[in-house]
Parts: sequence; C-alpha cells; structure tokens
Amino acid sequence: MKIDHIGVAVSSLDESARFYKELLGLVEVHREEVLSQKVRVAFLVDPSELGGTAIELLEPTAPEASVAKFIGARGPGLHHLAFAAPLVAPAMDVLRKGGAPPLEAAPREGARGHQICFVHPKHCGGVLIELVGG
Ligand code: CMX
Repeated sequence: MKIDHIGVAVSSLDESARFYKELLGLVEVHREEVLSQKVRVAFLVDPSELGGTAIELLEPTAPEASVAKFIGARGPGLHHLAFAAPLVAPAMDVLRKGGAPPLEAAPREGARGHQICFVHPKHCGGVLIELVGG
C-alpha cells in the first residue's frame, strides 16, 4: 500500500506549517477542523508531486482530544502512518482476520471527506496506523 500521509502532532499548526513551507518548500493543499477528533489539520505536499505523500499536521483543539493526550505524554512529533486503501472495508476485514482489528467497526468519515479507520499501535509495533479510502 502507498503511504497517503504521515501524521505529525503539533502544538501550533501555523508555526509548524511555516517550517514545512518556508524551509522545506512544501505547499499547503488543505486545512480543516475535524470536529469529531477535536483537531485542526493541515496537509502539505511537494509542489512537484501534488498527489504524492502528504504531511498532515494535527493540532488539538481541546485537552481531551487524543492528539492532546499524545502531546502531553510524549511531546509533539510523529503521530501516525496512513496508507491509501482504495477499499477500506475489505482491508479492515483482512486486519481483523490477521489479529489487528481496527478501532472502528466500520469505516468512518475523516479529514478531507475520506473514509478512514485506525489500528491501535499495540497491534502495529508501536505505530498508530490509519487506512484512507479513495
Ligand atoms: N503512536 C504510538 N503510540 C501511541 C499513540 C500513537 N499515536 N497514541 C498512544 N500511544 C500509546 C500510548 O503512549 C500508550 O503507550 P504506553 O502503554 O507505553 O504508555 C499506549 O499507546 C496505550 O495507549 P491508550 O491508553 O490506548 O492511549 P490513548 O487513550 O491515548 O488512545 C488511541 C490511543 C490510538 C486509541 C487513540 O489515540 C485513538 O483513538 N487514535 C485514533 C484517532 C486519532 O488518532 N485521531 C486523530 C487524528 C485525526 C485525523 O487524522 O483526522
């Protein structure tokens, strides 16, 4: 599976986006608040490869957000790896049968309107994994 994006937990979206844009030359292609997850997110990509792997910056909007808990416990940094899975539901079945059940019973809507699910890091060698549908 292709890596759709790499999630990075940040304390300030604007400050972190400035680093990726001004010093690494990425461009911001999307920004939104995901109310269900209590985060504001920004997606940044290499301008020469607009459909390529993105960096997703995640800034919590409430202390109870899972990203706020993550930053509180570990500080800002790499948060998750997201793989492109054109068909999320069948990929979830494969994970379930293989002993790595997703947190969700069925795909749900995530950032950018995509169908997504997450797999707990305890099943993935300490890395939070996301599947992102087409
Ligand atoms: N990467 C690696 N390890 C992580 C982790 C992460 N992102 N988040 C938590 N952990 C670790 C904890 O540090 C803890 O480690 P120890 O047992 O060694 O202390 C362990 O996993 C168990 O954690 P937990 O008690 O289950 O932790 P939480 O209550 O913090 O929940 C999780 C973890 C994965 C269930 C929760 O973060 C979750 O539901 N994530 C999916 C949703 C999400 O991340 N949303 C934000 C992104 C939204 C978007 O991209 O749009």
